[in-house]
Amino acid sequence: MRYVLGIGTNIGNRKENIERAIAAIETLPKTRVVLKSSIYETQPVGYDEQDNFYNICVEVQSIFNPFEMIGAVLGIEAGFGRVRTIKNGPRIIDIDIIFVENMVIQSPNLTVPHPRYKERRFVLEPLMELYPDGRFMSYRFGGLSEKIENQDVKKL
Ligand code: PH2
Ligand code: MG
Ligand code: MG
Repeated sequence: MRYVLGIGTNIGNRKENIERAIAAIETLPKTRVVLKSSIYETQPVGYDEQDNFYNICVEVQSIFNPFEMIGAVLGIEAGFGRVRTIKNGPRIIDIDIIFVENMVIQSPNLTVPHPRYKERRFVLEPLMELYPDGRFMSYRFGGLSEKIENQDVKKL
C-alpha cells in the first residue's frame, strides 16, 4: 500500500533522529521509502514553549495494512524512548500517518487522512515538495500552505 508519513522531532540531534526513523521504517518487512522531502526547520505549533522542530514527509510503499503500520510506527517511537507528556509538546520522534492511498479511516487509534494536516505548514510544505501539483491520489492540498500565518518553515 502507498503511505505518506510525516516525521517530526525537536529533542536531541534532530537530523540524526530523522535519519534513524527513516532507517527504522526501511527495516519493516516488505516496506521501503520511495520518496523523501527535504528536511524543514519549523516553528512549533500548538504549544510555544519548546524548541523548533525538524520535519520531513516521506512516501512509503508497504505490504502492511494501516493498523499494522500504526502499530509499527508506535513501536519505532517507543524504541526511541519516546514518552508522552504535554499534548503537542516536545518529542524525540513523532511519526504520523498522513495518507493511506485513498482510504478514510475513523477508528479509536487511527484517523486517516491525518485530521489536522491542512492546518499545518510543517506538513503542507514538505507535501508540496513531494507532490508539486498539490495532489496525492484523490486528496487536494494545493494553495493551503500560503494561507497559514505564524508558522515559519524553512527548508534546510
Ligand atoms: N507536531 C505536533 C505539534 N506541533 N509543530 C511542529 N513545528 N512540528 C511538529 O511535528 C509538531 C508541531 C504534534 O504532533
Ligand atoms: Mg504529530
Ligand atoms: Mg503522532
